[in-house]
Amino acid sequence: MTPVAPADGPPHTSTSFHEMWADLKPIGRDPDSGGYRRYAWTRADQDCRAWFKAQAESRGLTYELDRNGNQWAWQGDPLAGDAVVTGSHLDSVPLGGAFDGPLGVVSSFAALDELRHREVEFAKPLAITNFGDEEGARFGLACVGSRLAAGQLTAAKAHELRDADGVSLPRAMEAAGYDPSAIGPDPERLARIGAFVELHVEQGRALDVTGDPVGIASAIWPHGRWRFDFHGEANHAGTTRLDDRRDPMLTYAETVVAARREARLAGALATFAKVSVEPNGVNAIPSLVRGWLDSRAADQDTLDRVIAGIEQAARENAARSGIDLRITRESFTPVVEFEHALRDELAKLLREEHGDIPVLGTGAGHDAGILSASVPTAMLFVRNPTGISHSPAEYAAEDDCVAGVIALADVLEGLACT
Ligand code: HGY
Ligand code: MN
Ligand code: MN
Repeated sequence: MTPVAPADGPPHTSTSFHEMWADLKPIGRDPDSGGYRRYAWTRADQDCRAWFKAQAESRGLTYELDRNGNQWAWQGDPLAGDAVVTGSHLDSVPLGGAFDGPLGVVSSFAALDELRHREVEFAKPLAITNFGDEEGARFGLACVGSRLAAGQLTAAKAHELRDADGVSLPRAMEAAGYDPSAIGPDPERLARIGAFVELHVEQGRALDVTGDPVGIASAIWPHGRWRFDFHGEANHAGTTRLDDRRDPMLTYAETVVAARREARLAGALATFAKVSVEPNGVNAIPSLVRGWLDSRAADQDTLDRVIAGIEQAARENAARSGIDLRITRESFTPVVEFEHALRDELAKLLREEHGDIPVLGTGAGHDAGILSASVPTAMLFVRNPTGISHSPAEYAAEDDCVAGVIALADVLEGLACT
């Protein structure tokens, strides 16, 4: 849903935002649902990357592609150090919304346009980034680009990542024209960052409830992804007695119900949203059912308790049903508490123009969360009136998007300019 140009807001800012938004909108968009398929190293991802490079070059910024395929657009000397960096990601979940990721990248370029319009003097280098493969939709691991850069994913482990067709991450990068031979930690690059600020559409309704267009992040819940492999016995659906079956679909179904029960008891979140069945025939009892669990909680102890409860229920049912169960943790991000000094600096920089900005936690993972272990990071959220995300229905009003750009520009001016 493309926001219409707003009645208010600085005309140059909303025009710049609107033009970039319209440019990006058709890339990877599914015409039936309006959702996006922008998976790492696919054609759509390439087209998003080409868009990023064109935006950087059209502004005379120094464009860089780092060893892990993350894109950087620099105003000032990339080697000077103490840089203020802003940006987000351009990839999506399957049939994801238009705002999750792209809002942060488009707003970063629009905020730079706004700073140039204000004719500010930059005292530090400023960079805009597109971190690759944040959603992990193709290879299953979230935040691959920022994890590699931060040394939270080794090159060896990255080489083991496979998509559903068995294509490895390095082969996918090569097929997209990128050299994967140098993927791995990039401490020198991160050492040149003084602060990273990511603007992101809110994935919840907290700002809609408070009536604020913009918020500041306090923390990210610990969260992870676990793959449950339920191995049973293939057989004929029309001739095999119920007592003679070893049907993995039943144990999978019991585990899905157990996940909801454990999450509700603990006040946490647990979701089975992806499943694969072999051989996936309507009249063939499956030999294997694979289910992927996404679970999140406000603290690590609660998350551990939920996972333990789900695992126990799955193993007990598997034992009763003659199912062989294997559980693999595929992705995990510990709790992130954004640095208080930078968080409070953002609140101070925004107070004069925008009043007291709400500070709110989130269950959604972000590159800023990964980078927070290496550099001072902060996040700005833009109001999402329905809170819906990871869906074609994801939306933010353009007035709020422009308010986000102005807030980001105010923050970047306070952090990077005299
Ligand atoms: O799953 C998440 O929280 C994020 O969208 N990668
Ligand atoms: Mn997302
Ligand atoms: Mn995101």
